[in-house]
Amino acid sequence: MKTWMWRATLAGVVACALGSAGACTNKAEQQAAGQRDTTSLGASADLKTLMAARGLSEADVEAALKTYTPTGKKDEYLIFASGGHSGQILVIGVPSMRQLKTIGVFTPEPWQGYGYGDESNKVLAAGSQGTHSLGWGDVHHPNLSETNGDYDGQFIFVNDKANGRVAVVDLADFMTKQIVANPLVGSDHGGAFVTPNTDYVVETSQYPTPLGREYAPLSDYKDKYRGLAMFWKFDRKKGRIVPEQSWGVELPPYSQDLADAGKKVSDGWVFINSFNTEMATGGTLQGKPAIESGASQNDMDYLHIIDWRKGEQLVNAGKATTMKGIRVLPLQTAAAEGVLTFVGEPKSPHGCDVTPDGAGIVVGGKLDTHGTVYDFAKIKDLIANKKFEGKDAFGVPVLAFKDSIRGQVELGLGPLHTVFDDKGNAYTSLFLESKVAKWSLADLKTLEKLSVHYNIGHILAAEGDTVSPDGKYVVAMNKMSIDRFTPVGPLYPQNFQLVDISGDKMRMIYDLPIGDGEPHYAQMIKADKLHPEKIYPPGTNPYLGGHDPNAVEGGKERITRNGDTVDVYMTAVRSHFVPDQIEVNEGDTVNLHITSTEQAEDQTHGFTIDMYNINLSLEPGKTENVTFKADMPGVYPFYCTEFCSALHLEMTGYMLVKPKGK
Ligand code: K7E
Ligand code: CUA
Repeated sequence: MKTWMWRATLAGVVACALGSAGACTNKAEQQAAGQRDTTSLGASADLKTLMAARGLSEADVEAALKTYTPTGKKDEYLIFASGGHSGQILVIGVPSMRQLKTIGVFTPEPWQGYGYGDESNKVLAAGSQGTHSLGWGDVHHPNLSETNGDYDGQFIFVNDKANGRVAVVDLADFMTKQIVANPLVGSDHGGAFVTPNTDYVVETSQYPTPLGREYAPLSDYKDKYRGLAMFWKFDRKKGRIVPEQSWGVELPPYSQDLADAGKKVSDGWVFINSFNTEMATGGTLQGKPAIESGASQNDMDYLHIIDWRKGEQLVNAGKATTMKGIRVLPLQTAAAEGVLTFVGEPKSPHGCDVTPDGAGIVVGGKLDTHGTVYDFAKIKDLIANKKFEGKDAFGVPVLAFKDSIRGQVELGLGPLHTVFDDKGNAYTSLFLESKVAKWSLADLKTLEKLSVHYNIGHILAAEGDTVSPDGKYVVAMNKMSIDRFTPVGPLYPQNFQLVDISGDKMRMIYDLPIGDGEPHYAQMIKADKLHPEKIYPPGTNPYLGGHDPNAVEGGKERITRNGDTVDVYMTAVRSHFVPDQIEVNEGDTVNLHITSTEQAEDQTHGFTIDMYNINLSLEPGKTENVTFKADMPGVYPFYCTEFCSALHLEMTGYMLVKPKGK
C-alpha cells in the first residue's frame, strides 16, 4: 500500500476504533471514513497530537493496531515458551504478547501451590536423582503433543538440559503431571521432541558421560563416555510417560545437540545434529586447548540419522541391554543394523528442523554462513543401498555429504534454528548477525533479512514446525536486549520480538521483555485447539488424575486420630474452612486433606500455615493433601491466601500444637 493511502486508511481505522466516525461495521464504511480529510476528524487530530507527544511513527501506530487487544478480547494464538533457568513454561498470548500464565514444571511454583503439597512434591521429587533435591531446571524445548504431525492441544513436554529430565504437562488443566529423570545421562538437549503421533517423546543427551552416571576418568573418554538417544514411550490415555516401555540408542561420545522427528515421508526417523566429534575434553590448566577450540577443529560434525521403527523392532526382539531399568540398543548393533547412520554437517552445527512436508532437514552452522538442506529421499536411498562413504571411529556408517543434500542456502552469520510458514518460506535465526533470514524453500534463496534486538537464538512461528504451518507470525527469541528496555541492573531481560509475516515484508510489531530466565525454544498454537477445564469435578486431585479418596463433601468434615497420626478432612468455601480449629500434640504427624467445595468459575482459595512452608492453591473442586510433622509447638494461624471474597480476610483458623508433656 502507498504511504499516503495507508495513512488515510489508518486514520479511518483509528477514527472507527475511537468511535468518532460512528460504528464502522464494514470495510466500505471504514474506507469511506479513511477517504475523508483526516485533519477534519477530531480523533485523527488527537491521534496526531498523541503520536507527536509520544514520538510515535506511523509504523509504530500500525504495529499498535495489530497487537493492541482491547479488554475482553482474546488472543488468536498461545505461545508455550521455555522459561529457561526458571524451570517453568511461560504461556503468552499472540498478538497481544500478554503473559497469561507461568506453569510450574521443574521449580516449585508458589501461586499454584506446586511443590507445597504431597502429590506435587512427589512429582518434583521424582525428578531428583542422587542425594540432592533439585530446585530448578534449565528448560530448553517445549513441544506440544501432535496427532498426524499437527498440534492437538492435549499435552506439552519439556526438557531440563542441566539434569537430563523430561516433564509432561497436561493441557486439560495446565499442570505438570510427571517428571521423568533419565538415569543414564548427565545432561540432555535434543528434547522434548515428539514423533508425529506422540508415540514417543525424544530426549537426546548433550555432554557425554559414562551411561548410568558412573565414574570413569576423562582419559577413558572415547571408550567409556557415551551419548544416548532416548525414546520415552508416551501413553496418551494415562497422560504419562511409561519408562518400562521406553528405550534408548547408545551413541558415540559426540555432543548430540538438537533433534527433530521426521514427519510424513520421513515419519519413522529422527535426526540429531552434533558437535565436538573431535571428542575434545579440554585441560586448560594443563596448557591444553579449551574445549571450544578443540571442538572446532573438524570441518564437519555428524548429523545422526536414526531409523527408530527399526530400533523399536530390535529392542522388542531382545537386542537391547538393560541399564538402570532402561533398554539400550548398543552402539555396535545400531550401527550394524542400519538404525544409526551419519552424514557430515558443516562447521559447528546447531538447529535441526524437518520441513513441513518431511522431505528436508535444515541444519544451521554457527560458524558457517549457510543453512544446509538435506534431502531425506536421497538419504533413505543411500542407506537402503548401503552406499556409504566410510565409517566413523565407532563403526557407524557415514553417507557422502554432497550426495545427501538438496543444497545450501546462503543466509548470513551464525544461522541457528529454522521454522516455516504456509507459503513455502523458511525463517532462520542468525545469532551473530542479529537477524531473521526469510528464504524460499523451493529455490533456496534468501528473500529478506530483518534486524532483531539482539542475538537471536531460537525462532518460532505460528504452528511453524508442524505439517501445516499457519504463517501470520514469527517470534524472534533474542538472547540480549541491550538498549531496548529501561535498565534493571546488570542482568538484562531477554527479548521476544513479534514479527508480522502476513505481508510481503516482515514487520516487527512488538517487543516483550522476559524477566524470568533465558528461554530457548517455544511453540505457538491456535488458541481454539485448547479446551482447558474451568472447574474441577468436586474432589478432583489433579495429580492423581481423578477423584481423591480423601476428598470430603460439605458436612462430612472431621478430624480423626490414630496413635500420633492426625487426619484432618477439611473443606474450603467462601469464606471459611471447616474445621477452623485444629489441635494436635507436638510430634504428631498431621495429614491435611483439603477440598474446595466451590463450583464457580475463577473462585480459588489458598491455604497456608505460618512457619510450616505449606502453601496450597485450591481451585474450584480441587483436593490437595499435605503431610507434615507438628514439630514446633505453638499457635499457628492458617488462612486463605487468595482474595476470594469480601470476607476473605476472615477466611482463617488456628492450628494449635501442644508442647510435649503439657
Ligand atoms: Cu539453540 Cu537449547 Cu535449542 Cu538455546 S538451544 S538457542
Ligand atoms: Cu478464600 Cu480468601
